[in-house]
Amino acid sequence: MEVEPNNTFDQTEPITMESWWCGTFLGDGALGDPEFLNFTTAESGWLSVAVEASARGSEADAQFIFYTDQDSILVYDSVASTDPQIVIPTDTIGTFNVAVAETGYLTGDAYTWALMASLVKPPVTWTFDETDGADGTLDNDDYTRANEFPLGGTVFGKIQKTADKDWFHVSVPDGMQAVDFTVEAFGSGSPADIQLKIYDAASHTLKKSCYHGTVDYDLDPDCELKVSAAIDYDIQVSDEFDVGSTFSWYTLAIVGVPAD
Ligand SMILES: [Ca+2]
Ligand SMILES: [Ca+2]
Ligand SMILES: [Ca+2]
Ligand SMILES: [Ca+2]
Repeated sequence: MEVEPNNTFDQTEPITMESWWCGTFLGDGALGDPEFLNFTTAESGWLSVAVEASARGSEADAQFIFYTDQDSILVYDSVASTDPQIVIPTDTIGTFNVAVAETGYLTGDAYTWALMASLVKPPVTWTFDETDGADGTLDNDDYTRANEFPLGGTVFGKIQKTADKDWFHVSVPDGMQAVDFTVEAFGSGSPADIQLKIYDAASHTLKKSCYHGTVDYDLDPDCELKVSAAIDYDIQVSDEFDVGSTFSWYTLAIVGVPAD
């Protein structure tokens, strides 16, 4: 249960992982009632931070900023819900901060929230990692430096900076009738809203843009290109709104469909 005042960074309230921490947006001013919380992990791995409000019958439309010394991201919803959640990989143990607020700064007894931070199993699997070095030599920000993508593989990457572009090059051999491109990100708790742009590598013309799945609220691209002969593609992965953070991960699978 929260203990007020937790309204500024200096008043940050430490919470316990692996259990629901409950509070109420109770305030007396125009700025609502911010809740500054933090928690400390004992091991690295995949981390879930979930806030439940509407799911528990609360009138609050909760959002939170998740941040560390290095980076931050605003999270305001999750798949088909206004309750925010992220699931992200962490490679360090340490203290993570969450600042929770009501989206419209609404306060009162009806505006309750519950938050749980927990370690979870990885929600995805992959076969290789993107190469996107910060030194400017190993980055994949341009198609001339595309990462080679083995057909049938799955890459794990991040939109780790503002307006990051990740380029991949795939060779499709003869004997295929289609190629499937499948992203997993937002649907598994990433804050990223991924889009794909698929180019013919020889002519560098755009063959297809892919913004979401088969239903609009599924933000993760899922599309197919028909093929009739061997062809090479260059694929650009980016965030639809060019938001980037070290928390903004995705996987992309590229699979060939053999001809009958
Ligand atoms: Ca409160
Ligand atoms: Ca507060
Ligand atoms: Ca990247
Ligand atoms: Ca990149």
